[in-house]
Amino acid sequence: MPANFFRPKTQDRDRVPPGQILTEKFPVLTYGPTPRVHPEDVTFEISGQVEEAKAFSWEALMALPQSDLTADFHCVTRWSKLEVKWSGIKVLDLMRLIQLKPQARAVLIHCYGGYTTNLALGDLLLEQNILAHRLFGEPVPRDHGGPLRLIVPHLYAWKSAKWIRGLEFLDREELGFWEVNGYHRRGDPWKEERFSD
Ligand SMILES: Nc1nc2c(c(=O)[nH]1)N[C@H]1C(S)=C(S)[C@@H](COP(=O)(O)O)O[C@H]1N2
Ligand SMILES: [Mo]
Repeated sequence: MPANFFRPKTQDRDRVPPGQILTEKFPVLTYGPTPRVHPEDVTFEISGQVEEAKAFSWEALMALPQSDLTADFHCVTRWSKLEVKWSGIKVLDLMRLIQLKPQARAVLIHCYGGYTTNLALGDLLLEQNILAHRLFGEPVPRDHGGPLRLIVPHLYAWKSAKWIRGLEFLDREELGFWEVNGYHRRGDPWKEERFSD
């Protein structure tokens, strides 16, 4: 096993999904260049199958209720990090301001730099999911997706899109970047949904 990685201790075993090893560091995993996004340039857009498309400035996002989340983070490349502390805006608090059309079924998440990932509506609209702008009490570092990233802790971390710029609601599933490239459409770490069949 590479240095800095270790098997879960007995007390942590039931919280680490199968096939994962732990690290106390927080590795950076990015495909391609790291976008440079200034908070004042953020316009977070909600579009597609919604009654009215909306765009939120950084200021508007910061004026929404703010919440904390402590969650374990599981990368499909087999490392997990326990107890990562995020703060930001709960997806459900943001979605209170949006009326979905009845035919909305899925969402495609768009990022600065062009990365995308897809979620079923039921995997997006969960209490714990958060648009995070703080990591361990500091602004999210650029490498880790700052100024704003999505955290969807119950799925593999490629769904936790960094440098997010918007949510596009769809009437049927459309696959994102890794999902088109052979990764699983859903990515539940407890079922080891790593690759598509
Ligand atoms: N925009 C964007 N988001 C992304 C990625 C990426 O390449 N681009 N990588 C994903 C993958 S595979 C993982 S494991 C996590 C890694 O987050 P971290 O770099 O903060 O550890 O971000 C996910 N979100
Ligand atoms: Mo990953």
